[in-house]
Amino acid sequence: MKASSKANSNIALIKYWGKRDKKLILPQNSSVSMTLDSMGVHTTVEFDEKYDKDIVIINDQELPEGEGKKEVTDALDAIRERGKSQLKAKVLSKSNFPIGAGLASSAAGLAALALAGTKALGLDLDSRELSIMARRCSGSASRSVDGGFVQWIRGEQEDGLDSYGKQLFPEDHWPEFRMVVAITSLAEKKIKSRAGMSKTVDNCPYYNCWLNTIDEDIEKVKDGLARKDFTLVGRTAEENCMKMHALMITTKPSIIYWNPATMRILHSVMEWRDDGLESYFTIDAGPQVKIICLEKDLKTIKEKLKGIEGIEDVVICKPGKGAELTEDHLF
Ligand code: 2P0
Repeated sequence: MKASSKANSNIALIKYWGKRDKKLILPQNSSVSMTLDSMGVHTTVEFDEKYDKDIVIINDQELPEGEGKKEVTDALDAIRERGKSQLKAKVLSKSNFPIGAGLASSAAGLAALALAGTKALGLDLDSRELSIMARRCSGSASRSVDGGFVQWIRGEQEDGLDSYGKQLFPEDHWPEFRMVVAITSLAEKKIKSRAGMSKTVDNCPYYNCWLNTIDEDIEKVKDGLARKDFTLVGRTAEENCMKMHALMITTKPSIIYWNPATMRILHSVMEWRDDGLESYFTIDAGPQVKIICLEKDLKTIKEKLKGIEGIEDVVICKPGKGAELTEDHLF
């Protein structure tokens, strides 16, 4: 009853920010993302009678009882419900990037958990079923089941069976496409995405404006990806990111994930774009900036980032592959 898997993070070009059903994790809007090749999580899950409670160890630290562990045990409950099991589990996970800092660690971690967990209970889910399972663990995880560029379809049904991640284009569709992740703080964020998006849905006066413009953004980005129109994809992603942060900032009380280095990078990207170096940015629920660019401009952008104060690390990501099982068990 043990299985292991590897899954990569994904970064949304069109963001998910708000649920219409918190238990099933059904989104208010569809979203589109790129699965990354170089930020991944490796997880082993074992269900066994020898465990009298769930044990969760992430990057060599056992999680204490509390909010962080509850997100994982809630995910295990969803997996147990699907596999008709009452058994408790041991989960051991290792990530090759910082967790809880706005780098989509829950997407990678919970997609890996959904795959290893269902396999450990003897289930063989297809990609759509697995994405639905991953979605119940964490919304953005539904987009990490597949590689390349993925759309999480909002769906309409109350049971969530039509809300899942679907690959738009495989990882080799646009080999020159890059995301340069500029890490400005490794600290765990104070307001987790789950709490932040709930506050926004309840307390942001502009939330309906966001919903009214999403379908147009999705269509633009899909069209841009299909035609490899970098300007259309980059511009649409940046505008969509700014709309999401405008929602956060105008939530009462205000949610601001940016720090001074985040702002410095945004200004720099806009300035060098005016000078002809075409790149765009996107930012999630954290202070890191992901610069969207093409391979030909990587060297110049990396050089320019060296001159910006407050950047702790830079990671270059290409479109990566989806979640997969491995025989490499961590315990
Ligand atoms: C996204 N984020 O589309 C958006 C943009 C953060 C900002 O999905 O409550 O960890 O587990 O469904 O998936 C982060 O939210 O939240 C997220 P839950 P999740 O990538």
